[in-house]
Amino acid sequence: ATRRAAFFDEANYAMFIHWGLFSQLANEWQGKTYYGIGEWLMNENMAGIPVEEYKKAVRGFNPKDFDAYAIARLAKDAGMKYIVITSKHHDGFAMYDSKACDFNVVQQTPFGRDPMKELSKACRELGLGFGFYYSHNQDWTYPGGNGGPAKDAAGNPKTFDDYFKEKCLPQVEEITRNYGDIALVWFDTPGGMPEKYAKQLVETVHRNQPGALVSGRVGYNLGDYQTLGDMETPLENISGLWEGIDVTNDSWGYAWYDENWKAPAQVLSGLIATVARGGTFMLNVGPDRSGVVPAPAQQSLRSAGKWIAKYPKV
Ligand code: JFZ
Repeated sequence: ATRRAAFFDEANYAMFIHWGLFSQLANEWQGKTYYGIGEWLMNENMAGIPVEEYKKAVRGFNPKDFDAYAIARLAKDAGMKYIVITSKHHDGFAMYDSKACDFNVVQQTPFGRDPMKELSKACRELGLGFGFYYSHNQDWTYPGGNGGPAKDAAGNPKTFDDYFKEKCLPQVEEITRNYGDIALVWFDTPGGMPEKYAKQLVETVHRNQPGALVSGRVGYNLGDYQTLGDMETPLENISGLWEGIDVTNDSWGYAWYDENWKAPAQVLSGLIATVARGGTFMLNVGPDRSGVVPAPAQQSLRSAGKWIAKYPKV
Protein backbone atom coordinates (compact mmCIF):
# COMPACT_ATOMS: atom_id res chain seq x y z
CA ALA A 1 0.00 0.00 0.00
CA THR A 2 2.92 2.33 0.71
CA ARG A 3 4.20 2.40 -2.85
CA ARG A 4 0.69 3.03 -4.12
CA ALA A 5 0.14 5.78 -1.61
CA ALA A 6 3.43 7.47 -2.37
CA PHE A 7 2.56 7.96 -6.01
CA PHE A 8 -0.82 9.44 -5.22
CA ASP A 9 0.49 11.63 -2.44
CA GLU A 10 3.23 13.13 -4.58
CA ALA A 11 1.42 13.43 -7.90
CA ASN A 12 -0.95 16.18 -6.71
CA TYR A 13 -2.48 17.11 -10.05
CA ALA A 14 -4.24 14.95 -12.63
CA MET A 15 -6.27 15.18 -15.80
CA PHE A 16 -9.69 13.55 -15.65
CA ILE A 17 -11.23 12.73 -19.03
CA HIS A 18 -14.90 11.97 -19.60
CA TRP A 19 -15.17 10.60 -23.10
CA GLY A 20 -17.65 8.19 -24.61
CA LEU A 21 -20.58 7.68 -26.94
CA PHE A 22 -22.27 10.56 -25.10
CA SER A 23 -19.52 12.91 -26.35
CA GLN A 24 -20.72 12.28 -29.89
CA LEU A 25 -24.26 13.28 -28.91
CA ALA A 26 -23.01 16.35 -27.03
CA ASN A 27 -26.30 16.82 -25.11
CA GLU A 28 -28.37 16.90 -28.26
CA TRP A 29 -30.89 14.23 -29.19
CA GLN A 30 -33.24 14.28 -32.19
CA GLY A 31 -32.68 17.98 -32.75
CA LYS A 32 -33.36 18.98 -29.16
CA THR A 33 -30.75 20.22 -26.68
CA TYR A 34 -30.77 19.01 -23.08
CA TYR A 35 -29.04 20.93 -20.30
CA GLY A 36 -27.17 19.01 -17.64
CA ILE A 37 -24.09 16.79 -17.48
CA GLY A 38 -23.50 15.32 -20.94
CA GLU A 39 -22.66 11.77 -19.85
CA TRP A 40 -26.17 11.55 -18.35
CA LEU A 41 -27.97 12.43 -21.62
CA MET A 42 -29.66 9.06 -22.08
CA ASN A 43 -31.00 9.05 -18.49
CA GLU A 44 -34.73 9.50 -17.92
CA ASN A 45 -34.07 12.82 -16.16
CA MET A 46 -32.53 14.11 -19.39
CA ALA A 47 -33.47 12.89 -22.91
CA GLY A 48 -34.75 9.50 -21.70
CA ILE A 49 -33.30 7.64 -24.68
CA PRO A 50 -34.51 4.03 -25.01
CA VAL A 51 -31.67 1.50 -24.75
CA GLU A 52 -32.09 0.18 -28.29
CA GLU A 53 -32.08 3.72 -29.72
CA TYR A 54 -29.00 4.70 -27.76
CA LYS A 55 -27.14 1.61 -28.92
CA LYS A 56 -27.73 2.62 -32.53
CA ALA A 57 -25.90 5.89 -31.95
CA VAL A 58 -22.60 3.94 -32.28
CA ARG A 59 -22.95 4.36 -36.05
CA GLY A 60 -22.19 8.07 -35.72
CA PHE A 61 -19.18 7.66 -33.43
CA ASN A 62 -16.11 8.66 -35.41
CA PRO A 63 -13.88 11.08 -33.47
CA LYS A 64 -11.21 10.83 -36.15
CA ASP A 65 -9.06 13.70 -34.88
CA PHE A 66 -8.37 11.94 -31.58
CA ASP A 67 -4.64 12.19 -30.93
CA ALA A 68 -3.46 10.44 -27.78
CA TYR A 69 -0.08 12.18 -27.87
CA ALA A 70 -1.70 15.61 -28.17
CA ILE A 71 -3.75 14.91 -25.04
CA ALA A 72 -0.81 13.48 -23.11
CA ARG A 73 1.29 16.50 -24.12
CA LEU A 74 -1.50 18.81 -22.96
CA ALA A 75 -1.48 17.10 -19.55
CA LYS A 76 2.31 17.48 -19.42
CA ASP A 77 2.18 21.15 -20.39
CA ALA A 78 -0.52 21.69 -17.78
CA GLY A 79 1.80 20.36 -15.06
CA MET A 80 -0.31 17.27 -14.46
CA LYS A 81 1.24 13.95 -13.44
CA TYR A 82 -1.32 11.38 -14.56
CA ILE A 83 -4.48 10.90 -16.59
CA VAL A 84 -7.68 9.08 -15.58
CA ILE A 85 -10.12 8.34 -18.41
CA THR A 86 -13.57 6.74 -18.67
CA SER A 87 -13.20 3.14 -19.86
CA LYS A 88 -16.95 2.69 -19.35
CA HIS A 89 -19.37 5.24 -17.96
CA HIS A 90 -22.96 4.65 -16.75
CA ASP A 91 -24.17 4.21 -20.36
CA GLY A 92 -22.29 0.90 -20.49
CA PHE A 93 -20.35 1.73 -23.66
CA ALA A 94 -16.75 0.47 -23.44
CA MET A 95 -14.20 2.88 -24.89
CA TYR A 96 -11.67 0.07 -25.37
CA ASP A 97 -11.35 -3.30 -27.08
CA SER A 98 -13.55 -5.47 -24.84
CA LYS A 99 -14.05 -9.18 -25.41
CA ALA A 100 -16.51 -9.32 -22.52
CA CYS A 101 -19.15 -7.12 -24.20
CA ASP A 102 -19.48 -6.10 -27.84
CA PHE A 103 -21.04 -2.71 -27.03
CA ASN A 104 -17.61 -1.14 -27.46
CA VAL A 105 -15.69 1.32 -29.57
CA VAL A 106 -13.62 -1.22 -31.52
CA GLN A 107 -16.38 -3.60 -32.57
CA GLN A 108 -19.30 -1.28 -33.18
CA THR A 109 -18.15 2.12 -34.40
CA PRO A 110 -16.75 3.45 -37.70
CA PHE A 111 -13.83 4.78 -35.60
CA GLY A 112 -12.78 1.20 -34.85
CA ARG A 113 -9.60 2.07 -32.91
CA ASP A 114 -8.77 1.35 -29.26
CA PRO A 115 -8.13 4.86 -27.90
CA MET A 116 -7.20 3.45 -24.49
CA LYS A 117 -4.32 1.50 -26.02
CA GLU A 118 -3.17 4.69 -27.72
CA LEU A 119 -3.50 6.87 -24.64
CA SER A 120 -1.91 4.38 -22.22
CA LYS A 121 1.05 4.14 -24.60
CA ALA A 122 1.36 7.91 -24.99
CA CYS A 123 1.27 8.37 -21.20
CA ARG A 124 3.95 5.75 -20.68
CA GLU A 125 6.19 7.38 -23.27
CA LEU A 126 5.76 10.85 -21.84
CA GLY A 127 6.26 9.70 -18.25
CA LEU A 128 2.68 10.26 -17.10
CA GLY A 129 0.67 7.91 -14.89
CA PHE A 130 -2.44 6.39 -16.41
CA GLY A 131 -5.67 5.16 -14.82
CA PHE A 132 -9.20 4.11 -15.66
CA TYR A 133 -12.60 5.32 -14.54
CA TYR A 134 -15.05 2.37 -14.51
CA SER A 135 -18.76 2.59 -13.64
CA HIS A 136 -19.16 -0.67 -11.70
CA ASN A 137 -22.66 -0.35 -10.30
CA GLN A 138 -24.62 1.69 -12.81
CA ASP A 139 -24.88 0.22 -16.30
CA TRP A 140 -27.90 1.56 -18.14
CA THR A 141 -27.71 -0.69 -21.21
CA TYR A 142 -26.68 -4.14 -19.93
CA PRO A 143 -29.46 -6.34 -18.51
CA GLY A 144 -29.20 -6.51 -14.72
CA GLY A 145 -26.91 -3.49 -14.36
CA ASN A 146 -28.15 -0.80 -11.97
CA GLY A 147 -30.42 1.42 -14.09
CA GLY A 148 -30.33 -1.13 -16.93
CA PRO A 149 -33.04 -3.31 -18.45
CA ALA A 150 -34.50 -6.03 -16.19
CA LYS A 151 -34.62 -8.57 -19.02
CA ASP A 152 -32.32 -9.65 -21.84
CA ALA A 153 -33.23 -9.56 -25.57
CA ALA A 154 -34.88 -12.98 -25.32
CA GLY A 155 -37.09 -11.80 -22.45
CA ASN A 156 -35.28 -13.66 -19.66
CA PRO A 157 -35.05 -11.81 -16.34
CA LYS A 158 -31.52 -10.68 -15.44
CA THR A 159 -30.14 -9.84 -12.02
CA PHE A 160 -27.29 -7.63 -10.85
CA ASP A 161 -25.36 -10.84 -10.21
CA ASP A 162 -25.72 -11.76 -13.90
CA TYR A 163 -24.45 -8.34 -14.97
CA PHE A 164 -21.58 -8.52 -12.50
CA LYS A 165 -20.38 -11.96 -13.62
CA GLU A 166 -20.98 -11.49 -17.34
CA LYS A 167 -19.77 -7.94 -17.81
CA CYS A 168 -18.50 -5.94 -14.84
CA LEU A 169 -15.90 -8.33 -13.39
CA PRO A 170 -14.62 -9.54 -16.81
CA GLN A 171 -14.22 -5.92 -17.93
CA VAL A 172 -12.33 -4.96 -14.79
CA GLU A 173 -10.05 -7.94 -15.49
CA GLU A 174 -9.52 -6.54 -19.00
CA ILE A 175 -8.70 -2.99 -18.00
CA THR A 176 -6.29 -4.20 -15.32
CA ARG A 177 -4.51 -6.75 -17.53
CA ASN A 178 -4.39 -5.35 -21.05
CA TYR A 179 -3.03 -1.81 -20.68
CA GLY A 180 0.27 -2.25 -18.86
CA ASP A 181 0.91 -0.78 -15.43
CA ILE A 182 -1.86 1.52 -14.34
CA ALA A 183 -1.89 4.01 -11.48
CA LEU A 184 -5.46 3.54 -10.31
CA VAL A 185 -9.01 2.44 -11.03
CA TRP A 186 -11.62 5.07 -10.34
CA PHE A 187 -14.90 3.34 -9.49
CA ASP A 188 -17.93 5.59 -9.05
CA THR A 189 -21.47 5.72 -7.60
CA PRO A 190 -21.59 2.39 -5.66
CA GLY A 191 -25.25 2.96 -4.80
CA GLY A 192 -26.81 0.01 -3.01
CA MET A 193 -24.65 -2.68 -4.56
CA PRO A 194 -23.82 -5.41 -2.01
CA GLU A 195 -20.39 -5.32 -0.39
CA LYS A 196 -19.25 -8.70 -1.72
CA TYR A 197 -19.12 -7.29 -5.26
CA ALA A 198 -17.10 -4.24 -4.25
CA LYS A 199 -14.69 -6.58 -2.41
CA GLN A 200 -14.18 -8.72 -5.49
CA LEU A 201 -13.41 -5.68 -7.60
CA VAL A 202 -10.86 -4.36 -5.12
CA GLU A 203 -9.20 -7.80 -4.96
CA THR A 204 -9.10 -7.99 -8.74
CA VAL A 205 -7.45 -4.59 -9.14
CA HIS A 206 -4.86 -5.27 -6.43
CA ARG A 207 -4.11 -8.77 -7.75
CA ASN A 208 -3.56 -7.64 -11.35
CA GLN A 209 -2.03 -4.27 -10.48
CA PRO A 210 -0.16 -4.40 -7.17
CA GLY A 211 0.85 -0.77 -7.65
CA ALA A 212 -2.61 0.60 -8.38
CA LEU A 213 -4.98 2.46 -6.08
CA VAL A 214 -8.74 1.97 -5.88
CA SER A 215 -10.93 5.04 -5.49
CA GLY A 216 -13.09 5.52 -2.41
CA ARG A 217 -16.21 5.51 -4.55
CA VAL A 218 -15.90 1.74 -4.96
CA GLY A 219 -18.02 1.74 -1.76
CA TYR A 220 -17.96 0.37 1.81
CA ASN A 221 -14.74 2.25 2.67
CA LEU A 222 -12.83 -0.36 0.67
CA GLY A 223 -10.94 2.18 -1.42
CA ASP A 224 -7.39 3.36 -0.92
CA TYR A 225 -8.30 7.03 -0.81
CA GLN A 226 -11.26 9.31 -0.42
CA THR A 227 -12.84 11.46 -3.11
CA LEU A 228 -14.76 14.44 -1.85
CA GLY A 229 -18.11 15.44 -3.34
CA ASP A 230 -17.70 16.86 -6.82
CA MET A 231 -16.27 20.38 -6.75
CA GLU A 232 -16.04 20.39 -2.97
CA THR A 233 -12.96 21.84 -1.26
CA PRO A 234 -12.66 21.43 2.52
CA LEU A 235 -12.01 24.51 4.62
CA GLU A 236 -9.32 22.79 6.66
CA ASN A 237 -6.52 20.35 6.16
CA ILE A 238 -7.89 16.80 6.30
CA SER A 239 -5.91 13.68 7.04
CA GLY A 240 -5.42 10.58 4.94
CA LEU A 241 -5.16 10.32 1.18
CA TRP A 242 -7.80 12.36 -0.53
CA GLU A 243 -8.70 13.90 -3.83
CA GLY A 244 -10.74 16.86 -5.00
CA ILE A 245 -12.26 16.88 -8.48
CA ASP A 246 -13.54 19.64 -10.72
CA VAL A 247 -14.39 20.46 -14.34
CA THR A 248 -12.84 22.99 -16.74
CA ASN A 249 -16.37 24.11 -17.70
CA ASP A 250 -19.72 22.80 -16.35
CA SER A 251 -20.24 19.34 -17.85
CA TRP A 252 -17.95 16.31 -17.47
CA GLY A 253 -18.84 14.85 -20.86
CA TYR A 254 -18.75 17.22 -23.86
CA ALA A 255 -21.88 19.40 -24.28
CA TRP A 256 -21.93 21.52 -27.43
CA TYR A 257 -23.17 24.73 -25.76
CA ASP A 258 -21.04 24.59 -22.61
CA GLU A 259 -18.65 27.54 -22.89
CA ASN A 260 -18.38 28.37 -19.21
CA TRP A 261 -14.61 27.88 -19.17
CA LYS A 262 -12.58 28.43 -16.04
CA ALA A 263 -9.85 31.03 -16.36
CA PRO A 264 -6.26 29.99 -15.56
CA ALA A 265 -6.49 31.69 -12.16
CA GLN A 266 -9.56 29.62 -11.29
CA VAL A 267 -7.77 26.44 -12.30
CA LEU A 268 -4.83 27.41 -10.10
CA SER A 269 -6.97 28.35 -7.12
CA GLY A 270 -8.70 24.95 -7.23
CA LEU A 271 -5.34 23.20 -7.45
CA ILE A 272 -3.66 25.25 -4.75
CA ALA A 273 -6.58 25.06 -2.31
CA THR A 274 -6.66 21.28 -2.68
CA VAL A 275 -2.94 20.66 -2.52
CA ALA A 276 -2.49 23.09 0.38
CA ARG A 277 -4.97 21.02 2.40
CA GLY A 278 -3.15 17.80 1.67
CA GLY A 279 -5.17 16.56 -1.27
CA THR A 280 -4.62 15.78 -4.92
CA PHE A 281 -6.54 17.65 -7.60
CA MET A 282 -8.09 16.03 -10.65
CA LEU A 283 -9.46 18.38 -13.28
CA ASN A 284 -11.73 17.21 -16.08
CA VAL A 285 -11.74 17.82 -19.81
CA GLY A 286 -14.33 16.46 -22.24
CA PRO A 287 -13.07 15.75 -25.79
CA ASP A 288 -15.53 16.99 -28.42
CA ARG A 289 -17.24 15.18 -31.31
CA SER A 290 -13.99 14.98 -33.24
CA GLY A 291 -12.07 13.65 -30.21
CA VAL A 292 -10.24 16.91 -29.47
CA VAL A 293 -10.08 18.77 -26.15
CA PRO A 294 -11.84 22.13 -26.77
CA ALA A 295 -9.35 24.95 -27.42
CA PRO A 296 -10.39 27.21 -24.51
CA ALA A 297 -9.77 24.35 -22.04
CA GLN A 298 -6.36 23.75 -23.61
CA GLN A 299 -5.45 27.42 -23.34
CA SER A 300 -6.51 27.65 -19.73
CA LEU A 301 -4.64 24.49 -18.71
CA ARG A 302 -1.46 25.54 -20.54
CA SER A 303 -1.53 29.02 -19.12
CA ALA A 304 -1.92 27.65 -15.56
CA GLY A 305 0.84 25.15 -16.38
CA LYS A 306 3.28 27.91 -17.21
CA TRP A 307 2.84 29.34 -13.74
CA ILE A 308 3.21 25.89 -12.15
CA ALA A 309 6.44 25.29 -14.10
CA LYS A 310 8.03 28.20 -12.25
CA TYR A 311 7.33 26.46 -8.93
CA PRO A 312 8.48 22.87 -9.39
CA LYS A 313 7.43 21.85 -5.89
CA VAL A 314 3.69 22.44 -6.53
C1 JFZ B 1 -20.55 10.85 -10.75
C2 JFZ B 1 -21.15 10.51 -12.11
O1 JFZ B 1 -22.50 10.19 -12.01
C3 JFZ B 1 -20.94 11.69 -13.04
O2 JFZ B 1 -21.46 11.40 -14.32
C4 JFZ B 1 -19.45 12.00 -13.15
O3 JFZ B 1 -18.77 10.88 -13.72
C5 JFZ B 1 -18.90 12.31 -11.76
C6 JFZ B 1 -17.41 12.52 -11.77
O4 JFZ B 1 -19.20 11.24 -10.85
O5 JFZ B 1 -21.36 11.81 -10.14
C7 JFZ B 1 -21.21 12.07 -8.80
C8 JFZ B 1 -20.75 11.16 -7.89
C9 JFZ B 1 -20.61 11.50 -6.54
C10 JFZ B 1 -20.93 12.78 -6.12
C11 JFZ B 1 -21.39 13.71 -7.03
C12 JFZ B 1 -21.53 13.34 -8.37
N1 JFZ B 1 -20.76 13.16 -4.78
O6 JFZ B 1 -20.34 12.33 -3.93
O7 JFZ B 1 -20.98 14.35 -4.41
